[in-house]
Amino acid sequence: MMTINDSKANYYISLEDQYGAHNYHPLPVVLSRGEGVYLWDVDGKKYFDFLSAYSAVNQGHCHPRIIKALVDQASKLTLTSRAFFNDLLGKYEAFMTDLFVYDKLLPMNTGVEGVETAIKLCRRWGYEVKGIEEGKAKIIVAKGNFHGRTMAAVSISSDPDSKGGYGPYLPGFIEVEYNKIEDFHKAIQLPDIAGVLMEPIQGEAGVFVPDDAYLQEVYALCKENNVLFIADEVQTGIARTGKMLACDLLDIRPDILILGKAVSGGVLPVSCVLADDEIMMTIKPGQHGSTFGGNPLACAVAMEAMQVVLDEKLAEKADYLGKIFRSEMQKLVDSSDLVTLVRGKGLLNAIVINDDEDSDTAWNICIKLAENGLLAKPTHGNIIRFAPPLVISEQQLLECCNIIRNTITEYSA
Ligand code: IF1
Repeated sequence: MMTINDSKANYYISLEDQYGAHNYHPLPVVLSRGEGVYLWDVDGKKYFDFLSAYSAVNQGHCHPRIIKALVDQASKLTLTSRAFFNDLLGKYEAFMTDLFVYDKLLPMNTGVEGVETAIKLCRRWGYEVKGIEEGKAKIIVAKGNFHGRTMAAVSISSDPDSKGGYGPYLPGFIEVEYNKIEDFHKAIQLPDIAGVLMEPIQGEAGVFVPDDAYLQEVYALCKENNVLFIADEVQTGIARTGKMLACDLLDIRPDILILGKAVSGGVLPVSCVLADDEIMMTIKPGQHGSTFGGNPLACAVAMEAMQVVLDEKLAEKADYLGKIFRSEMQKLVDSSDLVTLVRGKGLLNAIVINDDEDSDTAWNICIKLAENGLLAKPTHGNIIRFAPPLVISEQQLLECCNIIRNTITEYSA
């Protein structure tokens, strides 16, 4: 039974320990293969994946259509840089702007580069369109956010782990308490506000879902005050929460939309920013870019990955299965002293463990879950996030609810 710590796994773990930077503390599982909702470790043990690489693998591991697009394109052309045109970027841009209904797309690679791009665009719009005095533009951000690891992203972080020791930090941001509208009312009255950057659901904060009315009012106040609403949907986007975008759940249309992760089905780092001309055209040739952004391999993969989301109706699936998952977990909340709360939207959910925020109970439960064949990761404050690939079947999901229930019951005993 106890295979997650055997010698083969230990060999790979010790290699990373010796030769890799120690900037992570993974669960002691060494994976070597994935297919759909399943992962296999180096000893052949099979697991349900309930992390989906932080929602990058919404389409399931190694989706055959996406891998075919990858392989077909890889043998034709992978990278040209933006010094030249390529025959896929325009098609990809047309596809994505048509799907999300924006004038234009700016292609990048990682999610945090999308965030950086959005911040630059917002500042440029603030100066050139809104008329803010050069160097004074401010962006409102929410406490508890996670936007990535660059200096701009850690500058706006309130997590001492991601932020601490990296100063000096980037100025030009105003922090508000998330889901506290009075706080936001005050902030938006301040001078020189160009934009508001928020996640529609805070992932890292423990799948914290704000009240619908909060973001709707934030959005309305942005419109009233000529301020851009920037949605970081890197984690919540691409069908994860039961709609293509979490903002669709609230009927709000971000002025700047940041996407990443599942845009490529987890196959390559592909991120992008979508906006209308008034915003996007403020950046001129040479003023922003990336060697790999918009490369033909990424474009081919992303178009197929997005088409899979549409063809397999993954948003509808996430909505339907999410309701089942939360109702199954609610039964656990009602019957177990260890689990106090389940929350989430679609298939982005979390349970809150009834113990000290700093205890290792959630971690220990995740170790037990792994032994029982399900991979999940604890997040801040003794919370376990559950986010399986959206291709999971109802029967598989119910099987996983059983694993979670049995593991928690065993652990309580
Ligand atoms: C790590 C968390 C998830 C994101 C949002 C931008 C980015 C992310 C809303 C940056 C990235 C990741 C990165 C990963 C852990 C992870 C995470 F737990 F830290 F918060 F998903 F929940 N905006 N999220 O969630 O995207 O540059 O990484 O492509 O180890 O840092 P990236």
